[in-house]
Formats: sequence, C-alpha cells, structure tokens
Amino acid sequence: MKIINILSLALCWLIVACSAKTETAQEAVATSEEMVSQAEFNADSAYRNVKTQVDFGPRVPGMEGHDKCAKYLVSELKRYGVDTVIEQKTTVTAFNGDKLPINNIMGQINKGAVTRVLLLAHWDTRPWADAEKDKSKHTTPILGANDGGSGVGVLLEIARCLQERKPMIGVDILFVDAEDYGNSGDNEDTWCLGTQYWIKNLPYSPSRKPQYGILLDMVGGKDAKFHREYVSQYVAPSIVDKVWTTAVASGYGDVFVNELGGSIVDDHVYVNQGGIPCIDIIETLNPQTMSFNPTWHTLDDNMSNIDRQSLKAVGQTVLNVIYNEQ
Ligand code: AHN
Ligand code: ZN
Repeated sequence: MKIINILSLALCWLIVACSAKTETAQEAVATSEEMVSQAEFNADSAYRNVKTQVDFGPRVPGMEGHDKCAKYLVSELKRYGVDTVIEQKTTVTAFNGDKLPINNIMGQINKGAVTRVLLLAHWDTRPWADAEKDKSKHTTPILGANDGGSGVGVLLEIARCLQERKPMIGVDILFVDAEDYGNSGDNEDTWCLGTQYWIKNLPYSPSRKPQYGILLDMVGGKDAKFHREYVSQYVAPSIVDKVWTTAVASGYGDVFVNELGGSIVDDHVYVNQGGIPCIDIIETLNPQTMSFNPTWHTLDDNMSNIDRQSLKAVGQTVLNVIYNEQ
C-alpha cells in the first residue's frame, strides 16, 4: 500500500513536471537555449576587487593610489596565472597641459592562441567631481567605485575563473589608463588617453590581433540596465547580438535590455580605430538621468552604491561568451 502511494505520488509529480515543461513553444525554445555556465562568476569576489581598488583612494595618474593600484593589478594578474603581463608605461599630455604618468596593463591568457578576445576596462579615476551640484566639490577627485573600479573588479574575477577552467581561445585582459581625464565640455579626443596610446603601440603583430573586444565601463550601478550602446551597435552589431543573446541564455535578460541605448565616446571608439571591432557594456539609460548612473562623476561614486547583482550579470555573461568561443 505504501509503495503504491509513493508510486502514485511520483506519477503525479511526473505529470506536473511534464505539463510544466510543455507550456508554450517560445518557452521551449528559451529552455533549449539555456546556458550552463562552465565556471561560476563569484559576485562577492568581484565586489572585493572593487573595494580593494577604492581603498587605495582615487587612482588619478600621479597620485599615490594610482601607483599602488598599478602594482596590485599586475600582481593579481600574475596570481591568476596569466602567461604574460605587459606594462605599457609612458607620459601623455592632458587637454589642460597636465603631464600624466600612465600605465596600460595587459594580461594574456593562452598567449599562443590565434583566436583571441580582448576584454578591457579603464582603471584610472576622474580627478574632479565635476558633476556635483555644489561647485566647491568640483576639484575633489572621486573614488570611482563604479567609474573605474567596477569594470576592473569584474575582469579580475573573470581572470580567476579562466584560471580555474581554461577557455579554448586566447583572452587578453587589458586595463587602460587615463580614460577619465577628459574635458567635460568636449566630446572629442581629450578622453581615453591610455587607449589612444595603446592603439598607436599595439602589442600584436597584424595577424595576431584579437577578433573582437568587449569594454566594461560603469557596470556596478544599483539595478543597472544595459542597453545596446549606440556606437557598438553601429560598428559591431553581431558582437552586440552575441553578448545580449548570451545574457538572455544565462538568465540576465532583465539586465541586458534588447533596445538601443545612448551613444558614448569611450575606450571602444579608439579600439575600433585600432582595427579591433569593440563594443561597450555601459549604463546609458538610467531612469533617473536618462544617461549614466546618478553617481557619475560625483562623490557618491563609492562602495555604498555598488550592486553585486550588476557585477554578477555582466561578469557571468562575459565569461559565458568566452567559454562559448572556440
Ligand atoms: C564622455 O563624457 C564624452 N564620455 C564618457 C566616458 C566615460 C567617462 N566613461 C566613464 N567616464
Ligand atoms: Zn568617468
């Protein structure tokens, strides 16, 4: 009797399970396209990576925090077992005449692989909180938890995952400097000075360039949504498709919105000029500002406004894109 009861209970479960599985054709497709992550991106680790950077203070070229952070980035990449770390040190001149000691730092995974993907984020932070309402704060450097810290924090966690489980392709993780020393009244070439230097001194032979690049910028905002950034959509729609489709398959379709977003002058513009198609994952349609996150270039860009879920959605998606390549 007991056995029959258990059997009938099991049968009921089976029927429920089966009927749940055969809802609509569309859901069936969604289910079959679901992605099993090959490595688990740890949001707490990513968050800690952001905090470590913020604890150095502002990472403005020339400041102490910048120096300390460069050493940290190099040692973390080495700790995660990358094949080589390339440091590209130079001095560039900012729009206001300031001489900036900069360092573009790149770790290469599967150095010999011909098929490669470039993942990048800027690691410097803005010397001015010039989006503050109170003008007296405009000359204070920001902590850049989101703007600077978040992209790097995610990429370091990706480096850790890629050591745990090797990808089939080569991956270059690049931290570019002096993105954020630009003239706020000027959309042109005063921004992204590190990347502008990098493309003029590409550390690749022409046949060994990465097939494409993904830039992460301001990926840690509270409840962040990522729309298809306009320049990315224009220059590399198939890569945008790939990343946004992977996000849906990974369960982050609520974070990666399949709609066109704002148009941003950011490091990806210059990477594209360097002959590597590159997209930007960036919050451009925040509901409060209809642009960047409200903390952008303010003193509120600190750890209290970093969202682990946003780091996770971006990190796991990009990681799954990498594991899907061969
Ligand atoms: C401009 O405002 C022209 N570009 C913004 C790019 C940026 C600044 N990303 C982070 N901080
Ligand atoms: Zn900025």
